[in-house]
Amino acid sequence: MPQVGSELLQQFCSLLTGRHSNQQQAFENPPFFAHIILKYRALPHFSTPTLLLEQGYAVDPNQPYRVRILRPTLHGETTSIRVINFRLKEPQRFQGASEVRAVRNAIAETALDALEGCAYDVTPSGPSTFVGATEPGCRCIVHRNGVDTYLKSHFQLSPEGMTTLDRGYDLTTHQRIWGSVAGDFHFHREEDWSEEIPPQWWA
Ligand code: CYC
Repeated sequence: MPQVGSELLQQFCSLLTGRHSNQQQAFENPPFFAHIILKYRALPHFSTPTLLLEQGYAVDPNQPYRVRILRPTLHGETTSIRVINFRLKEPQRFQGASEVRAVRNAIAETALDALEGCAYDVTPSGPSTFVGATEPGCRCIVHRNGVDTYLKSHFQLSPEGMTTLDRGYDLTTHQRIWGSVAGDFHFHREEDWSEEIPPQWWA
């Protein structure tokens, strides 16, 4: 019998892993969209699905400004996915991880710090597409521009790439403090790194 849940996780990880760029959008609408690169890369030394994310400006590819570890897990009836988000306790120790395998391999479970309230709930929306949003509760607190905000975010994933919208809101006034004022970011997957996903994740 095929394991439906693990196939769902596998498909999600396969679509996500790679190098995604919003170059076209940044080129067409430069005042509103910086050119950003998202790199999602399997960390095959973990026994459960675990991905490195580096987010950076295309003009400064070796200095990502946001580095996270994402762990997609089966959720509920195993027909949906919950992505646990982690930060690195000492990000400076792992500079260049997305490009250097030895640096990636040094990322151990003890190096991770779970971001409370910042899990992402993802469900399939078609044969090979997914939609997701931050978990309910407005508990994903992000300190930014000197203000405490909560994150509200949604995204869509398809074989072509992904669209995302991350915005932070003031805890008391609920006004938007940061994030796109011009709608979703549109990323195309320019490199597919799904072959780096180890088969033992699905065994
Ligand atoms: C934050 N983006 C976040 C957070 C989540 C996500 C959960 C809050 C936790 C954190 O601090 O990292 C998004 N997590 C996701 C998504 C998935 C997931 C989409 C599904 C795979 O598991 N984000 C973008 C844009 C860009 C952006 C390209 C422009 C708005 O996708 C920015 N995201 C962004 C920023 C933060 C954030 C600036 C706040 C964290 C910080 O300031 O470092």
